Amino acid sequence: SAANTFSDFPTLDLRGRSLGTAELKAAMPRADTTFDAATGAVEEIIGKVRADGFAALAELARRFDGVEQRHPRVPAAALGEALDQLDPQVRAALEESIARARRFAEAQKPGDTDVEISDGAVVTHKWIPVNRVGLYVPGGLAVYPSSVVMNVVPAQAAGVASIALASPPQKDFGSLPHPTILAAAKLLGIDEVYAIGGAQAVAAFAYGVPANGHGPALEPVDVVTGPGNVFVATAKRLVKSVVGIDAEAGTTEIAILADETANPAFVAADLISQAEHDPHAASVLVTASEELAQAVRAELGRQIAGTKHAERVRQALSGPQSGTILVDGLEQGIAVCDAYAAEHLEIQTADAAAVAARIRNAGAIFVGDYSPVSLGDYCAGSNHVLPTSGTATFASGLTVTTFLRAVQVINYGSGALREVSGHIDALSRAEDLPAHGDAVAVRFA
Ligand code: HSO
Ligand code: ZN
Repeated sequence: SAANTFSDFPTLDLRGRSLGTAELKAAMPRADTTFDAATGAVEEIIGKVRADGFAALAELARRFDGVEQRHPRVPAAALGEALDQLDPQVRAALEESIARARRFAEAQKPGDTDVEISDGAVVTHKWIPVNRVGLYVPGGLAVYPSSVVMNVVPAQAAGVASIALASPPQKDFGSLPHPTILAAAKLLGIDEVYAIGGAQAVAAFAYGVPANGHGPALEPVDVVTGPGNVFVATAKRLVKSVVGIDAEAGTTEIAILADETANPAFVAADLISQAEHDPHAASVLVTASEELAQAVRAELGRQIAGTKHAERVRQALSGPQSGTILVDGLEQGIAVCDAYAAEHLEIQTADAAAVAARIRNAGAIFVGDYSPVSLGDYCAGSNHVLPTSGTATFASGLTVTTFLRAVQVINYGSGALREVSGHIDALSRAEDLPAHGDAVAVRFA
């Protein structure tokens, strides 16, 4: 009924305005994220972990997690027990999620490129997995075993030999990480798991921790991935000259490009589904249809009343980062979506596949009425770790290549080198680096 209409869902009317990319971006709703506030505290944590190793981790576990800890390594038996006690329906769902993600990840593996540039001159582009990955998994309110799947599966498909996982110790679970996280790790064949939280886990992964009297060393990793709060994101930013990191994931976002053919109940449900993550989550509807926008607000009112996290959803949907953007038509709608560069973009229009094919900027594109974001969150086969905050203009979600390096292998024979020796000499003189040319000449003297 009209009385239930969710009128707090803001509207931005861009109709009749032709804005350039910068103007469009500025006009668009988006929460601004600043990391500066956490930097001092996180630098201190990283410094402590580097200086005092497991003793520092024990002190931080006492301070932040309220637990006593001699060594954070989770015993193998605890992983097995957690899997034994996992709800069988959840286990079956995780197994399906893993199988689908694995099929897609395996198929992504790029082949090496071998090019014979001239006779006896071979250049190869060779993909090599990183040796070791550290995955951070948040604890507390957001316990996401699905994110364990999404991070581990592409790393395994890439051929990463060593994968470690860290998640905060939970007072209520015997000072171990949440049992669902342990069960998901076990299901994926991960046995190196640590009860370490937040920024200190990122520091431990980046720099390693020497053994103490209670357990082995934590060897440093080459890449740290996984979601987390502002402290985790800041820690990743601070260690990224030492290790690789995945995209710095911000609060989740959904944009939906819809026309008058869209089903308002589906649109509203999908906006709510991502708003459920966080009061700062962004849910944006882009449409030229005022009727649809009105119908979606009515549906939001109806559906929010019956949803479990109604308060969080209401906050997210009424925040400045969410709302309807009214556009002149499909052309402007596509331009707006490209400028916004959503983490998740749904296309609910006539001929959705054709519209989707024209989108340039989005972390993931969900085509048509039966590809909601929650499918991608859990069970599509695609990855749910995706670029947020407009970084989809240059970044990709997690894939197999996140865990690979492209190494260039150069193999020339004598004749092949001689063929270009003059050119090397000329360029080395042009750059006033004659020893470069000499290094070739010496071979033919
Ligand atoms: N939509 C989130 C991922 C997620 N959803 C995990 C449910 N669990 C960010 O892409
Ligand atoms: Zn989600």
